Amino acid sequence: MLTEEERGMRDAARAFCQDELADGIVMANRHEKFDRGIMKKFGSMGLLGPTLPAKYGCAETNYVTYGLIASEVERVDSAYRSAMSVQSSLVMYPIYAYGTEELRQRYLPSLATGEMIGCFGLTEPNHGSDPSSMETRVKYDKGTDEYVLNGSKNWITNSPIADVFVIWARDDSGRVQGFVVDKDTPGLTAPKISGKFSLRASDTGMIFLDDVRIPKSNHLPHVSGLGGPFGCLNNARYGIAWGALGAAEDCMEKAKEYVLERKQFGSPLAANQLIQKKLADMATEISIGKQACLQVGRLMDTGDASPEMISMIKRNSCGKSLHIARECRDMLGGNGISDEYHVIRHVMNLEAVNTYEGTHDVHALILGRALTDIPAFVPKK
Ligand code: TGC
Ligand code: FAD
Repeated sequence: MLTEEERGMRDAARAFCQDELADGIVMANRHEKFDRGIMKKFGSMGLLGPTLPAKYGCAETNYVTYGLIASEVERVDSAYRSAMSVQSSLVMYPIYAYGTEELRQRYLPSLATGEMIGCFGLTEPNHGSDPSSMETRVKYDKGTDEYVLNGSKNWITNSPIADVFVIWARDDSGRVQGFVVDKDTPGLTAPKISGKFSLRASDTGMIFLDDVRIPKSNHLPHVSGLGGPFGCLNNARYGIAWGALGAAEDCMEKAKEYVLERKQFGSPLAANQLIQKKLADMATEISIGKQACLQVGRLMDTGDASPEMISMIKRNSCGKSLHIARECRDMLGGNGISDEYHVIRHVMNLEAVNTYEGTHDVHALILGRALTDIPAFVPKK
């Protein structure tokens, strides 16, 4: 069902991920290390902002190809897909879609090569699922022609190593606005969050903004309101839907190999009907999940996908992949909890993947609203 070009990009991404990323992941995960060089490798393979125009140094692929790439990267580790998709969908996309031509020229080429790393600050310590209650504020200083940002952001992928920060803040009229902030701007700090038991191979941090002054030209002028950040999330959630299934596929392949080798009660575990049923269920969910991603990808490519379709596949892929990963972990018995067998790492990662970019239940509520026309986010008082 893929074109020759799509298959070519998928195969190139798979070879790159297996040759360049797979060997180091156990130690990177064990020691919570993200190597910046990985972003440059992504850049050299054309994997950063792949759907954006070639004139900014991007590969200009379609959305199906973007999904196939996400799946191949996440087959190695969700942390690497996270770093890549934040850069592509949450940093490069808003600069491209909402920024001036000058901002595009200033940032996109270096983000495309991975020389620069970006992050996206929406979530706050007190507001995760409900960004409409955002406390971060922006004021325009007429005297200096600058914007002044104050507030804090929490759980931000790449923030401790980022050169470019896309920050969402509320203005005096209550509208949410987007800004691009350079890392050395006085008043900006981005400490790392340590002790994560998920996505350990990607850096996650906070962002503190204390009277951060930025030139007027760093405002994203072509959007205002929550539709700005949510528009970026549509792309990122779409990539996650494909990506999570890549992790599930890796778990299934590893579990299948294991049960074919491992003997108990005188036979391979794979000869056991219960084990075969588990494999059959996994293969079914992965195949159906991929078909749904492919269909939504084709609709993204014609501009016909709705946010609810993306919620449906993000929720389905993450929930099903987490379930599959846990089943595979169980099939490996005691070895299943060792990082050398990889599956436990995917289980831990998928816990976060199921939570970020809208939790499993928040996407249920988005779908529930679409089905009933009744928003159920706020409990009845
Ligand atoms: P609501 O009234 O629904 O909408 C407010 C405005 O936004 C527009 N809008 C959208 N536009 C484009 N795409 C979408 N998907 C949109 N959803 C809403 C809407 O039309 C409206 O526009 P306007 O012009 O009328 O103002 O807003 P609400 O507050 O009722 O929303 C509720 C809810 C739950 C849907 C929303 O708050 C939500 O999605 N919450 C989840 C938060 C979330 O996903 N955060 C993600 C943070 S980023 C992240 O996790 C990155 S991890 C990356 C990684 O490492 O890979
Ligand atoms: P909460 O919103 O407090 O939710 C807690 C629980 O309550 C969840 O189970 C949720 O489903 C449930 N809940 C919430 N509201 C309702 C409701 N109305 N009805 C029923 N149940 C409800 N954010 C960014 O902006 N940028 C990033 O780069 C980024 N990267 C991240 C990386 C990692 C590793 C993680 C873990 C998070 C990241 N996030 C990022 C934040 C992420 O988007 C939020 O964690 C997520 O949106 C959930 O918000 P919360 O953690 O505040 O949970």
